[in-house]
Amino acid sequence: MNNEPQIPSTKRLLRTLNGEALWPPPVWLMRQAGRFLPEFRAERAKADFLTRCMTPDIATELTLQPIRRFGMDGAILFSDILILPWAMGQSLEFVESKGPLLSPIRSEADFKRLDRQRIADVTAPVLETLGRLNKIFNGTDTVGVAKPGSTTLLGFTGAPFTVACYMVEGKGSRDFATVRKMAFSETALFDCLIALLTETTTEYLSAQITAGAEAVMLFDSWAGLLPPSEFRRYVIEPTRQIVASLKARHPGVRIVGFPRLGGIMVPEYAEKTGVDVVALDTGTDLKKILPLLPPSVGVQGNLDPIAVLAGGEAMKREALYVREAGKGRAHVFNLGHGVLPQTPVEHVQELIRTIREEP
Ligand code: 1CP
Repeated sequence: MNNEPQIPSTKRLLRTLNGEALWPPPVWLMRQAGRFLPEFRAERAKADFLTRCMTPDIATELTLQPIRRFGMDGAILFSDILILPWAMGQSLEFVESKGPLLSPIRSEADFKRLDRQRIADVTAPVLETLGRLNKIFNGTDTVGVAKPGSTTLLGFTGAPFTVACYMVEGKGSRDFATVRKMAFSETALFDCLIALLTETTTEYLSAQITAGAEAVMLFDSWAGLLPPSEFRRYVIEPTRQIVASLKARHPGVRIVGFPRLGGIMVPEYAEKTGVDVVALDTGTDLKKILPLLPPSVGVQGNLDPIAVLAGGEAMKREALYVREAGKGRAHVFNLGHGVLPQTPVEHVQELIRTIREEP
């Protein structure tokens, strides 16, 4: 494969994903390209969300914005987990203050209308964006931000269960009761949906890696809504299959999995899925969970985004707790969930400084 990450790499994030314990840890933030940045809000006025995701000039610029300002170790592609269902023909709109709205998949007829043959064509601009970003971060393009060879480019998708949540519910929800009921009472249909998502997610992530993503992340934001039996069936098993197929096709590739709210199931997830790094949510005590994870698995996380919103001493104290807890392990410093839109830019600046410079 052409875009295999080089090992050993000079990139601190990639080195950590490869299992090295670095001090201080590399840092990037979930939702670092977002509304908390004034330059993002300016760009936002020009085009709707899907257009921004699908226009390589814009998506490249939005991915670069946080890197220019803060020089994070990782740049996450500007895109969304709902691009995949949209690429299969499900309608998708992002409505101001309501979030995403999709035409819900509730029956076999709805399911059969999904067309995986469209994915490659529809997502071609996303792959183009990744190719451009790879050139920028590896110093072969002149629009260089940071030092060439220092920023790791991350591709991503949602994990099958979380994407299914939005596909079936048709919108965001606090408890996704419709989809969880479907899993119990229309298991055959739900299994088909998860199987389709497992295959298409694998294909799409593989295409992202070939296009230039140096590592990939699977967001399973709603994994923790499931009871243990279904967590194994709809979170661990599909993730295991995706990881196994990706590693077979791209032997050096590194994969981060985020089983949000997974609680006591997280060690089993880390052991069985084959992910290189497990991303932890805010509620997980990093110090307590580390001894329960296989030593070969790294961790990412997990500062409370509210602490960054608050800033000051509270942010510093919490950030240093997380940094210290990960000492001696392959640890990627990050938040436990995305940066909140109201977060002052100076707090993020101060956070990055704290992680990199505080003794
Ligand atoms: O400008 C806007 O108002 C659009 C807001 C926005 C943005 C900036 C959405 C809509 N998605 C994104 C980008 C995005 N989404 C990224 C890009 C890179 C970055 O992190 O900087 C990523 C990785 C995502 C992933 C994503 N989308 C997740 C998983 C992570 C998480 O937050 O749990 C989920 C659940 C989504 C769905 C989604 N997309 C957008 C919104 C508002 C939501 C959440 C809807 C809900 O409340 O359930």
